[in-house]
Amino acid sequence: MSDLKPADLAKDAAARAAVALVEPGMKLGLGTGSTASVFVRRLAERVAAEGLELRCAATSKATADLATSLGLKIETLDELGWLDLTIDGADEVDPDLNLIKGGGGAHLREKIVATASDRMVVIADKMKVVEHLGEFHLPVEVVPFGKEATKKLIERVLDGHGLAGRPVKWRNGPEGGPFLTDEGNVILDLYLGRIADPEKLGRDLSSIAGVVEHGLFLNICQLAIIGGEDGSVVEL
Ligand code: ABF
Repeated sequence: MSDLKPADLAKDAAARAAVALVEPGMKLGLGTGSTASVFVRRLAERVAAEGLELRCAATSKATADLATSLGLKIETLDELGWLDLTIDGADEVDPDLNLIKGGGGAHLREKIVATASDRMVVIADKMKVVEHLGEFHLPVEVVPFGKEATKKLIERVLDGHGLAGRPVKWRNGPEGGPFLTDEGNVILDLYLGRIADPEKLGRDLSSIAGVVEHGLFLNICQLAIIGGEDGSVVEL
């Protein structure tokens, strides 16, 4: 990893600091995305070097495939039951450690894994740290059945939050068709700008029948490790 670009150096710095939190015998949740992938690579290096005994569950098929290819054994969350620690990336981190996640479309499994862990630690580069959540679009995983009605109900919720008329767009997949999550659902991205009341917005979105899960992670993360392009890290 000697030819890393500055942004990758920041991710690597955060990932290395997170690997240092891993203790022998831990049950570990592995996140999704480019930062979490760097963590998985660094973790695999440590496991190989030290013969560390760990049990791991992944938050996506992509992460499970990566981890397996690097020699890490992946088990299901049900096999592990409960996790000691989950390390994952994020799209935004605010000063209270509230997050927007789901830019990679994996936030449902990410939230299930994070909330089944004693501790959730986010790793990110400095660009992800924001004063207020919402500049990054908010992903909402939606059941395909009746999805246009669900969209209308989501727009009604946004009206009630003073966010009427903000763009709300179905996410496309790499082939141009709808993006499908690991659970076979679709994703609506909400371009909101500042979210004044994330708690209430989260509750209101969750009350809609067709909504599976939104990307607001509130009071879930206990620590954020933020990497700088010079290889430094700060903890929030
Ligand atoms: C996952 O990966 C997602 O919840 C988040 O959307 C994304 C962050 O990706 P990256 O590390 O590539 O910026 O953690």
